[in-house]
Amino acid sequence: MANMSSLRYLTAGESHGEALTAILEGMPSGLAIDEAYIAAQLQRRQQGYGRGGRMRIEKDFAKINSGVRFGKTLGSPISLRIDNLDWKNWLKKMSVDGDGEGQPVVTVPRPGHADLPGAIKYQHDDLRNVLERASARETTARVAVGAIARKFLESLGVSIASHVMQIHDAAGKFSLIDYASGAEASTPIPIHEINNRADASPVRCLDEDAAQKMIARIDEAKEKKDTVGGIFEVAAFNVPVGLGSHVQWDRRLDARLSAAMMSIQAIKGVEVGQGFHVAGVWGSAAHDEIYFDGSTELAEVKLSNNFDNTRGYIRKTNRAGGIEGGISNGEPVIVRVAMKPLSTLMRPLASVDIKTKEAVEAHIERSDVCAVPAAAVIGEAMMALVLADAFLEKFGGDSMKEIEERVERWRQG
Ligand code: EPS
Repeated sequence: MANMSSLRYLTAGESHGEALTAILEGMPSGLAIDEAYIAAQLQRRQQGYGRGGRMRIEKDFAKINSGVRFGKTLGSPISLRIDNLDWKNWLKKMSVDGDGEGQPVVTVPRPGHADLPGAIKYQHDDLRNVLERASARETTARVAVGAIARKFLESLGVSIASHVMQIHDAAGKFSLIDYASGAEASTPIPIHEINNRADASPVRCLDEDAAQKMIARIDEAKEKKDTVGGIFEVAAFNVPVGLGSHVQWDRRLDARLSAAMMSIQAIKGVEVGQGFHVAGVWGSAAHDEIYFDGSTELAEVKLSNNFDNTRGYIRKTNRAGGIEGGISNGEPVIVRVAMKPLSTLMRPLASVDIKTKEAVEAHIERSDVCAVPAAAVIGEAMMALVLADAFLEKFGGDSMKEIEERVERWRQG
């Protein structure tokens, strides 16, 4: 979002077109990266109870076409290509040339989808010209570039994790906001275990009872030909104090993270830390009190884990989600994101044919019943891209060696 981003990326590609493409520019030289690392992240995005038939067709793999040599980034733009395996079934419908003669046209927009406003804006008679790009298939490309950002952050000691808090009305008990200080020993689940456990759950939920309820809700939705949304949390650990800035609106880290999360298809709400909750409590219960006492238990835990990102200032809570005044404060950075139920319903809602203006039922397109677990993985990728950009903005550097030294010096204080 910052106008002069240090890290830039673009994605291209239609859902049933030949391939997705992404270009990432601004990654320093010397970062070790390979296709297998990116593939592992893409694979995580393909999981989740409630996905439709498409995920059985695709086996997402990003081919690195440029910017990497002998397993290390060159500092030049990194371009990636992900083939859509489903394309072979869409050759005629998605042909680049010809006039489309005889091909079916989609004329009934789905309420909640980009179909109608997109068709009016771009003056399309065929809604497929909109829906192909509006599709969340595009997030595959984001997760691929996000994987490179994630690898960059890993080499600077930062890890990112996510889990699903709620699907429909089934909510889990667990929140990463309980993680003050980012120290392993002060947390209910060790940080390095969060993603392992979430990845092992069909709904990315860390609370087994809630997971069962979530699965039941997804089954119910499928049965009723309906869809469900939910809430997920994404957190970054070992983030040093000082990323982002209070001095201008578009440099604020919380604003950049919110925009990134909101840009994920079907996202309708974002909160940083306890966000909406603190709007309804006293100020005395909304903030994270500051202590400075090297002898407290918390300080000892933090130091023993090399997590002293806060220069010795201690918080017992992390309601702010690690960001104050648009600047990271050294606590885990935490956002919660709300996803609406997917807008393709097998029992369609009322709509209007854009050609005849007749009242008809909305278009049915093969789709998912629930994609909240996948959205959480996409949220991790977006968090990685925003934080990598903020690191580069603060520390600069054209090579990993340069930036690693600068970050290390900053962390030491
Ligand atoms: C999507 C519809 C479905 C989803 C798709 C997003 O695809 P299709 O129309 O091919 O059945 O599976 O998600 C993906 C393909 C993906 O990779 O996540 C939509 O309309 O947004």
